[in-house]
Amino acid sequence: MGFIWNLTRLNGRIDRRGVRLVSSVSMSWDVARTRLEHLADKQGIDAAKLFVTSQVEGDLRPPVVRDDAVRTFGKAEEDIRVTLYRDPAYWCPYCQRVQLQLELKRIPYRVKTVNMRCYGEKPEYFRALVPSGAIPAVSFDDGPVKTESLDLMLEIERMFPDSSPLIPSEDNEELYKIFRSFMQLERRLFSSWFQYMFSGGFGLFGGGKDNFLSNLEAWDAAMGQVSSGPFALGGSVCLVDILAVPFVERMVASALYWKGINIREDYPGIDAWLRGMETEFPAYKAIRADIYSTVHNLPPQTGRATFDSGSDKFREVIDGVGSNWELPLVGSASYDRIYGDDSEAKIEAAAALIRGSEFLVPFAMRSVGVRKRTVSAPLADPDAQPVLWGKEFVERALYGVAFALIDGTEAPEAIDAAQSIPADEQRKVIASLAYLRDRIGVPRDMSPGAARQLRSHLNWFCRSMLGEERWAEIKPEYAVLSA
Ligand SMILES: N[C@@H](CCC(=O)N[C@@H](CS)C(=O)NCC(=O)O)C(=O)O
Repeated sequence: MGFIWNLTRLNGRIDRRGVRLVSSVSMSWDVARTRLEHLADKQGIDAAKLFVTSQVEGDLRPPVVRDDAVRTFGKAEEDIRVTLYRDPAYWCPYCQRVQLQLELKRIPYRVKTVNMRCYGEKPEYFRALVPSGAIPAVSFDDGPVKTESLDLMLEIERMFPDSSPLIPSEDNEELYKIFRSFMQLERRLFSSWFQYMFSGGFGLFGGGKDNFLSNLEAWDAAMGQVSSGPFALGGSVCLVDILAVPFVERMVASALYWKGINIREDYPGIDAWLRGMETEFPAYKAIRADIYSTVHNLPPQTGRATFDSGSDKFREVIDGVGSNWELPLVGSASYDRIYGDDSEAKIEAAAALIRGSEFLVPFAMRSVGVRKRTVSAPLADPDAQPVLWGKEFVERALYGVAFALIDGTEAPEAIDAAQSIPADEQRKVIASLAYLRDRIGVPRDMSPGAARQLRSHLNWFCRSMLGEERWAEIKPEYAVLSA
């Protein structure tokens, strides 16, 4: 249920500080929702889907990862044989592998959410099941809970041989040999990346850069080797694709951000393979991250990486410094491959604001509350206590942002909201919007395109409220924590 701000009393008045007050007769999230649904209808987007919060059926798109969510693929819930334990933040690459396999094979599964250590304590019940706390973990037929992603995936292949086998038959000697060699190459690529990126530069041969680059070259050549389709073995996704893609996705992001290496530009075979995964494998498309989310969620898992000279210009774009997350986005740089058009992305972003409005206001206002670091991930604040003094202004700002996404930045609701925040409330609003902007997680909260739109519209609100010059002056104070 939405709620109404009855601002009739304020209609058209100027307050004592000379700020024009909101002129709308009344504003409500229900009105915003109706407006969005109308726009979605006009664009042929299924409006009902925008407000579905559980995805039992239909396309996989977050937020499917909530405790006890089920994916039935049209089968009865009683027939579910697999329970997957994974992190709800979508940070864990090993969990991503297993989930992609279940999705591709359309094997019904239930999800239990277990946060990563860097996000807080593991639930007691999970510690009893898996003393090491490792995820992913899977229970088959309510049996004991097992770990190790590769073992789990091989077991899934054994248990469900009829649904799209992902390992070529040993009878096809040539293909099987290629498959085996790709499996080995994937592990070499992974180790060389990890060593180069996270060993603090103490490895042999310049911190392992040459080794990583030569493995990238080998992966680049391998991905073009079977030419009958975009995937590792040609026309359909196999186990190698699924094992590798979560890590290659993280390599692309981290190499650019910390080392200034642009894998997608420099390795066309890898780019074509990733593009195939992103456009022809819907489950992957639904749960891939953007570069920003990846570079901020990796260090809590892997330890810090070191910056190489030459990476600064990439880092600024990725972190939204300068003009990257400012409207208009036309022509501004982004290293994420975003498919689909802007209007779809804006609709998705507006829907997320409208769906989440009641939660998002106090969430954003953690920025002005009591912050205590109780977990190691710098962008995670589970124990922060928001101070809700002035919450109506933060809510009004989010409302304005929603309308800017729906009807454009000329929308009267958007302009009114930006111009009606009293001067002494502006800092609070900026801190809250910046806090939210920096914590939009892809894929957990929305797609890469929608995240870029929402981040930019949040900045637009601040700019519109303060004026160009003043915003340029204070924006650096609200830049994301440097990772
Ligand atoms: N070899 C394991 C590695 C799994 C792994 O490292 N999982 C990480 C999450 S990505 C984990 O459980 N870390 C403990 C934690 O942070 O909670 C596998 O393939 O499943």
